[in-house]
Amino acid sequence: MAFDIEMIKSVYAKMASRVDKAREIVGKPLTLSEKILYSHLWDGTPAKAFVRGKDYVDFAPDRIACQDATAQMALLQFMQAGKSKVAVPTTVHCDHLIQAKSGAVADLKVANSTSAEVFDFLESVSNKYGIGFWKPGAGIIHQVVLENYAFPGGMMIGTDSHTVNAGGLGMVAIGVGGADAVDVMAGMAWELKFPKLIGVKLTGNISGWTSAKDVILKVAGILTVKGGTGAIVEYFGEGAKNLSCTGKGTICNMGAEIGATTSTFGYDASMERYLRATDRNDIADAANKVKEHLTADAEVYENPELYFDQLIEINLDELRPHLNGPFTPDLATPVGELGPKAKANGWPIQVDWGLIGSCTNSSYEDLTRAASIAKQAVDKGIKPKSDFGINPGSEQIRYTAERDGLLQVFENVGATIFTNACGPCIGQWDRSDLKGDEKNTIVHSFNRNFSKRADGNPNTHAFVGSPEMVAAIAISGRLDFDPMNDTLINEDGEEVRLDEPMGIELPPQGFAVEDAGYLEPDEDGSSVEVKVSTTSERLQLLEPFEPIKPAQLQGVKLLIKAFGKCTTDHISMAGPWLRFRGHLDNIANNTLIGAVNAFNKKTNFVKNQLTGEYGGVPDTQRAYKAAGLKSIVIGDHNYGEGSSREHAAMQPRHLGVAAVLVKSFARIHETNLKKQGMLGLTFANENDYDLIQEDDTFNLVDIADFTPGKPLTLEVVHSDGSIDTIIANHTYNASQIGWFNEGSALNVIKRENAA
Ligand code: MIC
Ligand code: SF4
Repeated sequence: MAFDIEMIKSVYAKMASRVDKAREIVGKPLTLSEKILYSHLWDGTPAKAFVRGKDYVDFAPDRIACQDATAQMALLQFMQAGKSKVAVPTTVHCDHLIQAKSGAVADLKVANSTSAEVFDFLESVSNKYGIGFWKPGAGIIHQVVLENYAFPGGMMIGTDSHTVNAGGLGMVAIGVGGADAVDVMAGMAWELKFPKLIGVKLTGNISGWTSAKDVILKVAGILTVKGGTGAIVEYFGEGAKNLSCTGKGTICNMGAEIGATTSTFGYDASMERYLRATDRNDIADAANKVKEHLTADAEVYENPELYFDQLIEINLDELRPHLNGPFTPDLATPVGELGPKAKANGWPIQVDWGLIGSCTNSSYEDLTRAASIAKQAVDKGIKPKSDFGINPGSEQIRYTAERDGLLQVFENVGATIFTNACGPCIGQWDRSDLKGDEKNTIVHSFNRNFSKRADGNPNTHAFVGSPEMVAAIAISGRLDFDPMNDTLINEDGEEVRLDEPMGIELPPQGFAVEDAGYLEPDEDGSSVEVKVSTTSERLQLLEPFEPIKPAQLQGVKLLIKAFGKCTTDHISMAGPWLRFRGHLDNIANNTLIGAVNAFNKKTNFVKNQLTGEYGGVPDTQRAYKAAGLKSIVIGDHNYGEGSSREHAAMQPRHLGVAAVLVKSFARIHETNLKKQGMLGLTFANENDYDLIQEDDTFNLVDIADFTPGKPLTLEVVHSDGSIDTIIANHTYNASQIGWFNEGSALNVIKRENAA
């Protein structure tokens, strides 16, 4: 039986009338995305048509999911909001804080002891506020959500950018910062700019070596890491119907890598099969009754160019498997064409590791497809040339895969089965085969491959592919291996070929699990005590941020002018720093240490304008703070791409950065800056980026007149006394300016709740 079935039924009960009303108001047939958005308005029945990409709209999401690394900050903030229970069904999943080293049993034991304080905090705070708690080892948040909570036509938010995975089950599921989640937990509306809509029509059928992963690898190549910004990507067409539900999840999941607000698919037979296989006949039956509202109106898919802002068509019959990378998930190359590219760029051809897992590709089907390749290595006498690591997506998948002999297949090729957790995908990987920062190549089925992400080594070249392609490449040990055309030499010196992968969509004997790892919260948690030790180095209660006053915005120092890609991994690195996610002052010591200084191309080496000396970014910033000075960060395009982690905004805020001025922002990060009462600004003229010098001081001359829709003027005072006056755009609406004026969105909630 499904969790929260009454809530789901009530969403469905209101759906028909709201969708009909929306169709009437919009005046034309509706996409699925619009149906879900318009049926989740905070004000209930739709009363006006919204302008895509322009209007801010208040929504009422059905549920919230948080993972351990972001939940700490989200719940520390929620504790300040003055509520006794969360207002909508919420869950916390412990998956990011578990290191992959020797294998699941030992690694989980270590995590349970080294992170006991954090897990205990999350468990008790969940219990207190009515939040469902998934213990370490239960699985990766997005697989667990897909298996248990996602439902067609629903809307959810989650404090992780890959919350979008639930689009595979026909949801509008959106990644947000913790402060956004706090709004909804506290019973308030959740605000989002009404997204634009990108349609992706899938014709033909996936077959052979091509998989669902290749659809999104291809889309990433087309749209690039910022092409989906501000948009929902809606997939449809015959090719979509023929994909499994978890395959759809993979495509939606990695939609985070093109900056899309989310991605989704209309309800179909694959979703019904998945719901029934995961013990949710009740949802499938309820969804079947409102089927027509859980997909777009027929006219939309017949003439998509009339209804979407942008349309992409992919013929799956012609789609080839891809490997994307290194260092960015949108550098797409068809398998078989990597040899010359690697040679020209100096990417090591030899592959050291093949890693299968991550929230995007750790389903039962993924494991069966990869296992069908691994099995051939043994059957055909080929000794794999690379090491293998596997992270199953959930305990239910792991248990079932063990029962069905899949894990044994991987063990037979020497694979290490890591915990059902993020592991190497988030730098939680104790990689013993490297001595230092050697140049090397790995392939994985994850979705992110930014510099240093998996193992902290800037010289690890990571390529993203489907689990079965990762298995094939790992067996061959070569980045330029093309299993469709190349042969391998086995241990008897014979030439052998790998046959096409064979997947099993859902376990024929059904899913099974002994202990899924779920803890239901107490009905009344009022007596539960949440303990945070004042001497803890991992958890720290929050102090409200002071508003930044106009006078403080004169004489603002340049902290760093970031060069090129500056993702949240560059702003607040994960891996070893994940341990401080609940302690703002400690984690602030990693602020922007991965960003490249435009003036010397070094990381964590910036000029302190007070002393003229060079030092680390956090130290330099602490020096400005001690001197009572505010600072500004300058950045390039798509600043803050990647994660939802609000630490990337809270840390600079805590250290005294007042403004971030960039060519463009990634959506979640821009909102996170606003929520924390900072200024997130964009250059009106991109070329003004080039005017910024190392010794610059900034005056935000008209900040006292901070108004929606009105650009701000900045004086950039150079060291020779000359001044450039530049214009900065912003997207703050009136209530967001209120957050800035009061110091943070949380300060506003606290004041309102106290009143
Ligand atoms: C990621 O994949 O980068 C993460 C780690 O899951 C993040 C969340 C975090 O930083 O905790 C995300 O994608 O939002
Ligand atoms: Fe975890 Fe990686 Fe998925 Fe992020 S992308 S939730 S780190 S598995």
